[in-house]
Amino acid sequence: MHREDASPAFTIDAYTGVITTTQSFDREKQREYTISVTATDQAQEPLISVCQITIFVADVNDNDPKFENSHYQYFLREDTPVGTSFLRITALDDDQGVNAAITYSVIHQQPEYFQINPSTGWIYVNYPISKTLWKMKGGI
Ligand SMILES: [Ca+2]
Ligand SMILES: [Ca+2]
Repeated sequence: MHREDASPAFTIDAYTGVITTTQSFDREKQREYTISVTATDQAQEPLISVCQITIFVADVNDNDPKFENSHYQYFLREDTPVGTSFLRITALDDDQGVNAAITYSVIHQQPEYFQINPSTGWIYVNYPISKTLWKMKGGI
């Protein structure tokens, strides 16, 4: 009963059959383990049976979402209509299920010139942009 690499992740008590872990687990490194267990009788000419056990590692939320880029730059025409989506940002999370589901939001701005679609990451114009305001704010 060995993993593919050298050190076994589990041991088994030869008499009780209790399987014990020998290490901590990280789902993002290895999601499942398959081990084979044999049962051998103690006859002079022993007979053997084999069973296979698959262990799935359940996820823990131990990864932050990460943006593909930490900085984006975009030149927007001052007459861009309200409602125009112009830039999509993406963050990825190595976890699984709800631990990896991402919601986007724009941090405080007054007025709210831009909004982001919470599920798609598309940023759109939410408030008319005048040349003056654009100069004042200098971007997102
Ligand atoms: Ca996560
Ligand atoms: Ca995880």
